[in-house]
Parts: sequence; structure tokens; C-alpha cells
Amino acid sequence: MKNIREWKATLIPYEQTVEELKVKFKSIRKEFRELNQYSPIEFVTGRVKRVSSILEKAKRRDIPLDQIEALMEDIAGLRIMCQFSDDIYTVVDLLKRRQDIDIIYQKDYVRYPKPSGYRSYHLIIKYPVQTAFGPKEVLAELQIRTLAMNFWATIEHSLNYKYKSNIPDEIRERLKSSALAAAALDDEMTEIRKEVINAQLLFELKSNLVSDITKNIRVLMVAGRDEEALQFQMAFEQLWEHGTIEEIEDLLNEIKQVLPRYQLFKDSGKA
Ligand code: 0O2
Ligand code: 0O2
Repeated sequence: MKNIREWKATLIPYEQTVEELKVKFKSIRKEFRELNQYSPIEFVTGRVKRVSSILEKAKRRDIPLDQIEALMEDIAGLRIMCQFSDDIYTVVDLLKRRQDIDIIYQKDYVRYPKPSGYRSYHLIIKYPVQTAFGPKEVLAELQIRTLAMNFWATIEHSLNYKYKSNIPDEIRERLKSSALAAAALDDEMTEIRKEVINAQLLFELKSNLVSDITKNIRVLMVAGRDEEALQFQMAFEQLWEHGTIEEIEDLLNEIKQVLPRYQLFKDSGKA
């Protein structure tokens, strides 16, 4: 049986793994933010299992004490929280492309939830750390989940703790249905996000068309073709508020047809 000092020495590489990976995963978020891009990572947490929990799990799983490091995969644990379920798979792809971690296996409890209702994507990895005494490879567990999945898992974990894993059947059933509600919330948020993105794209398209139309009407005026310019201006004002994208596009094409090629304003970005 290890003494406190020996446990400390055993856990140092795990502490280092958690600290290093926290910095690395947080910097993925930072990079996206600095480039003004959406980050699939919302936040990152991590911990090293306490010695009492390691010993308790070893006993529960019949893991010989001299094989803990080889057989206990979650002594170092990191959690990556995402806003939307789709982001989980984006993060998994990002992690699979990294050269500093070696993925040993994965468990997709997002598509295939556990009987308890638990959802998360798990990656078990091997990570090389440089210690004061040379290189060492340690196992770590990465849990990737949405904020809703995390909310559910945190509460379910604390209830399991409170009831010492003997949660009454009635509460267990209610937890299962609240897991379904959390999954429905994730789905609904994903749908809302898609609609918002589509609305933004339509808005951008409309803004570009409007900008091209007004610039080409100005070209007509400069060319002294005031009457046509006025007609197009009036047609544009009618479409501006309630016209469809197709109608506005048609109007732009009409204007383009009456303008000589060399006078055409083609690209709103290069005016
Ligand atoms: P809460 O409210 O659940 O967050 P136990 O002895 O059962 O309490 P054990 O087996 O030591 O706990 O659990 P573990 O896996 O060591 O986790 C200890 C605490 O760290 C738990 O919180 C976890 O939720 C939290 N934690 C934070 N980040 C991670 C992570 O990346 N992986 C894992 N597995 N746990 C993480 P509490 O204190 O029980 O409260
Ligand atoms: P523990 O039991 O102390 O490790 P397997 O042997 O393949 O069935 P294993 O090794 O239990 O699975 O891994 P699994 O099921 O992937 O779970 C690993 C971790 O995921 C757990 O570590 C929890 O942090 C989390 N987890 C899995 N199932 C649940 C669940 O139903 N509810 C909650 N809240 N978390 C879950 P632990 O807790 O240290 O488990």
C-alpha cells in the first residue's frame, strides 16, 4: 500500500496532464474568439481523482492496486462544455486531428445514451508528459457535452452521492424523463440556432442586393439617364420593405440590362 508521499509522486504527472490539457483546450476557444469566429467550446474544467475515490473505485472494480495506472482511465479527467449538440462532434473532430493526444477509444453516449439517461461523448486518450524524471504516458478521460447535458449529469451525480447510489425508483424514473427533456431542449436550441443563422444569411444577401441596386441607380443618374433612374428608384422603394429576395434580384437584373457593360457596378464590396 502506497504512503501519502508515494501517492503524491504517482499523481504529479496526472496533475500536469490536466493543467496542460486545460490550457490547450482553452486556447482553442481563445483562437476562435480572437478570429471573431464561433467557438464550439464554451468552457473547460478538469480534475485529478482524489486518492480516496481512486481506492474506492479500485475496490468496486476489482482493480489490483499495482495496476491502477494501466486500468483506471479517469484518474485525469477533463470536461469540455459546448453550447449545442452539433458542437460536440466538431470538438471530437478537432481532437482527432491533434498530434499531441493519442485517442485509444471513444464512447458516444450522445447518440446512444446510458440507461440512466446520461449523455456525453467520451474519449479515452493517452497523453505524453515530460516530468522531472523523464517522459511518461498517462491515460485521461475527456468528457464532451452540452451545457444541458452537464446540468443533468451534475445533479444526477450529486443525487447518486446523496443516496449512496441507491436512488429510489420513482426519482430514477423522474431523472430519466428529465434527461429526455434536456435532450429535447438541446434539439430545440439547435433548431433555433439554424433558423437564426438562415435569417442572418438572408439579411446579408438582401443588404448586398440593396447596396448593388442603389449604386447602379446612381451610375444611371451620373450617365444622365434621370428618367430611368427615377423609375427604378420607385420600383425599388416598393420592394424595399416587403419584396422577396427573388423580386429584388429581378430588379437588379433589369437595371443591369439597361446599363452599358463598362458602366455596370458589379460588386458591392469593391465600390
Ligand atoms: P458535482 O456537483 O457532481 O460537480 P465521488 O467520490 O463520487 O464524489 P469521484 O469519483 O472522485 O467523486 O468523482 P470524480 O470523478 O473524482 O469527480 C470529482 C468532482 O469533480 C465531481 O464533482 C465532478 O463533477 C468534478 N469534475 C470536474 N471536472 C471533471 C472532469 O473532467 N471529469 C470528471 N470525472 N469529474 C469532473 P462533485 O464535487 O462530486 O460535484
Ligand atoms: P465510475 O463508475 O467511478 O467510473 P464501462 O465500464 O465501460 O461500463 P465506465 O468505466 O464506468 O464504463 O465508464 P463510463 O460509463 O463511460 O463512465 C465514466 C464516467 O462518465 C463516470 O465516471 C461519470 O463521470 C460519467 N458517467 C457515466 N455514467 C453516468 C451517469 O449515469 N450519470 C452521471 N452523472 N455520470 C455518468 P465515475 O462517476 O467516476 O464512474
